[in-house]
Amino acid sequence: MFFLISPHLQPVSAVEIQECQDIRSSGMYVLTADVYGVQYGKDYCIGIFADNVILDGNGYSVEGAEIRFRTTQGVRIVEANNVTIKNLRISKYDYGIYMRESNYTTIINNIVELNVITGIYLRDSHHNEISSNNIVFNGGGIYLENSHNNAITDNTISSNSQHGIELVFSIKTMILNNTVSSNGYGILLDASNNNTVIGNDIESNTAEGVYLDSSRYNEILVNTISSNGETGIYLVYSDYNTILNNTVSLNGQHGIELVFSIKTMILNNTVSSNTFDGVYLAYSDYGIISGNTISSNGDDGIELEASNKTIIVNNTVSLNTFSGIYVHSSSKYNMIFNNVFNNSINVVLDDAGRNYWNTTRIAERDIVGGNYLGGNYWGSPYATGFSDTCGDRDRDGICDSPFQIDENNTDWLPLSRPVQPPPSITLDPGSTMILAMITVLAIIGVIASASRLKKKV
Ligand SMILES: [Ca+2]
Ligand SMILES: [Ca+2]
Repeated sequence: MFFLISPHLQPVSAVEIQECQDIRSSGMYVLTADVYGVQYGKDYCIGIFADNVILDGNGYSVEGAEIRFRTTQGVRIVEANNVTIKNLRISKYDYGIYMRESNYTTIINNIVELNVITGIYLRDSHHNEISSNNIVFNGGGIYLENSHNNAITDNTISSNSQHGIELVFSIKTMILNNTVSSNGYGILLDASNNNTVIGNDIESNTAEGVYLDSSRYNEILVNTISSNGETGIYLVYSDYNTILNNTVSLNGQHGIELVFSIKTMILNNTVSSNTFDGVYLAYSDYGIISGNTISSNGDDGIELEASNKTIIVNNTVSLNTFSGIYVHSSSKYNMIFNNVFNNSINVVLDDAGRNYWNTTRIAERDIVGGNYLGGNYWGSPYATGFSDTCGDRDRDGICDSPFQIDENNTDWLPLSRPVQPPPSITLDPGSTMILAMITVLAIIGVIASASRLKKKV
């Protein structure tokens, strides 16, 4: 590499830093003492205004004093690219690290604590990495505004009084393998699209674990989201998001809550022991809720309020305190089949519209191991449910009689206990289910059009 043989740059000779100062040329800078306060006449301690700078705290601190008349910053990085900040403790400023219009920076292995507004703040900064930092007891932990393609990985972000991580107008952020605990909000996305939240422990935050407002096309994958004070995952005015393979438990309100949010995919999550509902949809259409285990929640397993055309398939919904599924406020054209319901009360309808509780009878393995897809398995904890006790004279795994819930809602093909060992065929449940969904969506579309036509008459 060119700079290694350049006589003008000696990578081994680091500049020692013992007081607050500006860095205006490339190179390596190492703290050899704790430094305090801000520069004379300025509102920050260390300013970085050059590319290719390494600032190694070497275990020392940059510490703000009791400066109350300015908005102070421990490290200020402006219009500088390819900067590394490492091994530094930054505390007691308004902003620990403040970055603006800077790209390809690495912030690694620092302690960022006790900063009043935000631990690490990025604005208009892209392709940066914030990794393996301990970010604690700040106002907010990490805040990104209008900053894209950044990675936030392997940090401990705890005990910040507002958010752990907040994105505003920021896209394509990778939030990976962080511990986000005991903050106000855990992770907050505001008007931020195409971000990925994966593999994080999001626990014991006082408000929501993950909160999306006006944010689209985000993926929330394989997180543990538990013991938060309010809802585990909350979406409002947020469309086209995917919630996959998370464990969502012991949260103080709902497990997963959607309000005015359409086309959400809620797949393969374990949602248990939340105070209210496992999955609660209000005014949220076209969701897909599939492959989830929804159990032991304090109110309903699934609640649909004024929510239409949701597909609810392949879920196991058991031992929820009030009901398995509660459908009300004109929720209609929802498609609910091939689920196991095993609750004292499986279904409650209150002013529900017409919903569909079975697909057409298809020769594919059903959720309880029978040979035909049809409706749902209506069990009960004491094996006295409709499906537990129904007759099945032709032994096809479908009860002899339909399960009528009300005049608009009947499962015409309720599943019965499988009566024979199923043949050892290889299933591709994904493609089967997608085929079934497409069939069902087509049916719903036809019916919905038909009903609109009728209303016009
Ligand atoms: Ca409820
Ligand atoms: Ca039958």
